[in-house]
Amino acid sequence: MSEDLITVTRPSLPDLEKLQPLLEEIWKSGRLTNGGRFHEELEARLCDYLGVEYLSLFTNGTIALVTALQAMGVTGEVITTPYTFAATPHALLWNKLKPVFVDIEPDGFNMDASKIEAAITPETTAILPVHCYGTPANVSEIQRIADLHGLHVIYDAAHAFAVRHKHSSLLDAGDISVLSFHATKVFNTFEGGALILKDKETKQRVDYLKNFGFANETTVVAPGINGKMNEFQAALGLLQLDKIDEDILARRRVYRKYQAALAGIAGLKLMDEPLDTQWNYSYCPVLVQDEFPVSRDELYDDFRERRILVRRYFYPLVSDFPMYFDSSAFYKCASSVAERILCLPIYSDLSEQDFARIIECLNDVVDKSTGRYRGKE
Ligand code: T4K
Repeated sequence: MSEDLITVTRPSLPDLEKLQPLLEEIWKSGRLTNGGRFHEELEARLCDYLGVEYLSLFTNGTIALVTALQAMGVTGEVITTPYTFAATPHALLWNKLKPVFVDIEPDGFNMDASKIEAAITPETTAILPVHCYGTPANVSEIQRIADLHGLHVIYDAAHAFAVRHKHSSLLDAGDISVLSFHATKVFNTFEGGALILKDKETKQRVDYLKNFGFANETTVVAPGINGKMNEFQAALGLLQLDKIDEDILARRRVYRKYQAALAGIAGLKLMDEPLDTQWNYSYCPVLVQDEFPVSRDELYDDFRERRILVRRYFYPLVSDFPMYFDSSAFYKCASSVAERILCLPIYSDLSEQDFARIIECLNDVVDKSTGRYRGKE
């Protein structure tokens, strides 16, 4: 019998006994969406948990990002990173904005702030950095540049739920931060997302924008969209929130086991935990270096043959997608990382057995290359 599939991530199970009464309450109230009681409660509890003042829930992170750009009135060109998920630049195209990519840091995964100023033109109105894998972008330097040039900063914080940096929420950086609550994220509502906002007026505007622009029954103040989170999603969020600290701690235990196990394998470099940061252990990114006996893609295939679905987040670079490709541009650091990255499975209930299967695969690859392998071919 073939072994169970191990996926790169898996949603943590909420207390299902608590779900039934919540569902009954939703049905009894008759309000399934459009700002019901669970929506309001989740907004309040998330503000409290994340340590932010204003938050607006969304049906997913991508619509939240599209709406954030609308809310800030961003036009023309936006400086962003090529090392991200498709949603980041796609949100720009959906707003008829031009992404201008700058490379990532030589020793990291986030936008290289020292490259931003050279990319600014008279058309630039905003910077859209990503806190890749939940590791903080260089927020102080990005803000300094933005202030100097009068630019908006919208953070794609899809990976950065609950991350704190230098003792405050990372989500406080910039004008707006965008969260994703997709099934694959540390905190999920099946699909979902949120915007973290700086003031009451922007929160009000965003709330109108996600509800077609309705300010009341007869007044439409902007060409809004339908970005509302429904009551079922919100109820799931409340259940997830009850155990989020436990989930993050469990992820941390898994990450630290990887640190110990990978320390003995030459040619595999697990990302260091970010400094001065209370991180969320959302991803487990490893760089497969030249000393490793096989290439990243061979290792990826080996894992897949053993039903372990590791992922190459983020390969290919979004700047190589046909709608963004520019043959005159080359992002040296991002390209090098995209060729070497492999994200290993991490989730709160990754079992000892499954962890052992993952490490066994790595050890077997090394042993095969040194002729020490004694397992089944
Ligand atoms: N910005 C950034 C930087 C992002 O990374 C994302 C999303 C966004 C913006 C947009 O946020 P949302 O609009 O999604 O809220 C996945 C996710 O779909 C996507 O949310 C995420 N980033 C991206 C990094 O990963 P795929 O194409 O890799 O998904 P998929 O279906 O291949 O799933 C990956 C693995 O996760 C599967 O092998 C199994 C596991 N999985 C997946 C699903 C859907 C589960 O265990 N349960 C599930 O329900 O994009």
